[in-house]
Amino acid sequence: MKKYKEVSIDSTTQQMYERAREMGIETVWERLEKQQPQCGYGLLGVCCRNCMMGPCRINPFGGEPRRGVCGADADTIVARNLLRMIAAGAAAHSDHGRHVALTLLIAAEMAEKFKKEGKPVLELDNMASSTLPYQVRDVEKLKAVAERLGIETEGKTIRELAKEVAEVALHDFGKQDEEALAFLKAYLNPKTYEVFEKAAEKAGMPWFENGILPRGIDREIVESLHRTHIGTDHDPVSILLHGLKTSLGDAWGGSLIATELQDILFGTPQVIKAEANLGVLKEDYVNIVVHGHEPVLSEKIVEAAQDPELIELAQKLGAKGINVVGMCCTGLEVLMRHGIPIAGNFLQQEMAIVTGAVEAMVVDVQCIMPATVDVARCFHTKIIDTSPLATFPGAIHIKFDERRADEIAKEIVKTAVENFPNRSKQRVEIPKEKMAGYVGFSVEAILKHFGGSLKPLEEAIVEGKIKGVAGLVGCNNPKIKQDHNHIKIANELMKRDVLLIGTGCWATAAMKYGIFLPEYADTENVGPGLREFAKEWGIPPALNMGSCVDCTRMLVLADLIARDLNVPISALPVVGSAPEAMTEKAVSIGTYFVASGITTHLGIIPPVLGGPKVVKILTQDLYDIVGAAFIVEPDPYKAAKLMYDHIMKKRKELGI
Ligand code: NFS
Repeated sequence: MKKYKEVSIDSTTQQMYERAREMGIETVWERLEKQQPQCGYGLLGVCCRNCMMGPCRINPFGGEPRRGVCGADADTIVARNLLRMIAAGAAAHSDHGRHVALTLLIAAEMAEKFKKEGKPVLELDNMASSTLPYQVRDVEKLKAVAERLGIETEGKTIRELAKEVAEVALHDFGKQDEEALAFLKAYLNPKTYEVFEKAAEKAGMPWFENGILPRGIDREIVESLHRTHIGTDHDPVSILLHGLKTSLGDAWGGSLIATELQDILFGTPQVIKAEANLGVLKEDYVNIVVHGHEPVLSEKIVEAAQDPELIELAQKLGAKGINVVGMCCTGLEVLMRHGIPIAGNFLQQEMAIVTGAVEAMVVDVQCIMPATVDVARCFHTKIIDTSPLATFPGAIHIKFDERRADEIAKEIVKTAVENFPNRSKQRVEIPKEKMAGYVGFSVEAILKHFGGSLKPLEEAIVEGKIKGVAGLVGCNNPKIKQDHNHIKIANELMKRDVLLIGTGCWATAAMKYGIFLPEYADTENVGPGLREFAKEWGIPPALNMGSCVDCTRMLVLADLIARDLNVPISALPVVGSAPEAMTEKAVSIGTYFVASGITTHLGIIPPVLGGPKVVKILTQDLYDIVGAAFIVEPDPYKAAKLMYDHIMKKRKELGI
């Protein structure tokens, strides 16, 4: 028998996990064990803590109590809890989007101010001045987004356009009229728009004005909290309809704004080769891990690490240089745009520290375990928190301010560099494994690759060479052996000639196993049709589309195909999956995929089973309301088969 349990199919994680055990360091897996048995009421979603008459819980076996103190039954409680999860997920993505929009606005306003102070006008009008903390790196994209939004571009400076785009984005957060979001209207094809408009009526709730079209990003999130307050909304149907609406405010609002405006500020990803896994940490270098979600910070850290003075300081202190690597979604942001190596996905954050080779882990927001601080205490690693809204007890706080971005980024990198002499060489163990792969498949990069249109892909689908497309997303969850479901589902789908697109921790998992190499198409895990297509176009059988907010890239891609075929998204042979879902954000993503018409699989059972009506709505009734629903299946082989069957059903309906 093995001495330690197998927590991952990734040998680097397993190696570091065993090292942690040997050293007596507690990690996520021990903490999960200590939580056993986890609360059955919580797992089923039948526990309500929304008021102080409670907490209440419903007997899941049908006996008493059947109702909470206020009279809410299991379905009401389950639906309310789910809506709160969706709202929290949408809030996280959307607040990120707001931050990016504010950064673009601040940069444009600073350009205006500098111009008035007599600094070089041309550079500032083009927002290309090095005096600005943030510039417009992709002018083409700025113009394209402005045009989509109906902003007149003729005769305007880049600075003026940037400001206007930022203002339209910010307006979508707080507007109070009943109209759909400006970004949604600018991006969504009319057929899917119509589905959103009619969804509530189809569900028998015509009083939902404009169906499930989101009106204001913040408004839908606030309304979620309002509806779920004691004594407000009790019908699982209306609660869930509002969940769809809130998630659509995330998809076609908050997350979309994050992706599009990040592309404007930092450049739209283009295909580039890079590396993944813990082996990207370097023994002789100052290692800085950027972890979290917002490239507004990580972009600046990457830049500051190239500062000759800081490199010189690192060398003076005995290092060969400075090595910045990514973790989780902010890692994917700098991977996609600059080819910065990514050290790992969610379950590798503690493992990176256990190597003993990390001088600083620089964190912003979301998916960062507070436990990183405890693990770091066993080594010399400094955890540096940077976001005013995420403070980690025991960490160093160097809070970020966009207006002084360069100065603060340098201070952070300097703190890391100065920590290098504290590293204990005897305590360093970096796993060797790393893997190369091609990344950077933004919608723009995909279009460019196919010669300007999606025709080649659409033809391959119509011919049947490719059966359909699957979008894989999100998370690791220690309840599942790390990456196991990600890779199994990917392989099972590719074997059946399904082209994969994906983001988030799935994408990092796929990269670690070589799936983003064109050569992967030659393996037995890829069917003959997909192999032929991948080879013909020189692409891997799976495309990395970025971080979790970049799930919107997948939606925009699906939307373009739907436009070309003149159908709503729900008619396409397209499916989604979150094989190892964990976050509330993943719940929002799953919901907006389904609401947008993409039937989506979850590999972790969400806390809904205690509400039979809720389960029926989510897995069946939604087909009649939005043309898609959830598939819940923990077994990856069965899940892939169900997803494939759905694709084949859609093909049949389309007559292809
Ligand atoms: Ni998205 Fe999952 Fe977190 Fe990124 Fe990873 S856990 S929902 S993939 S890092 S957000």
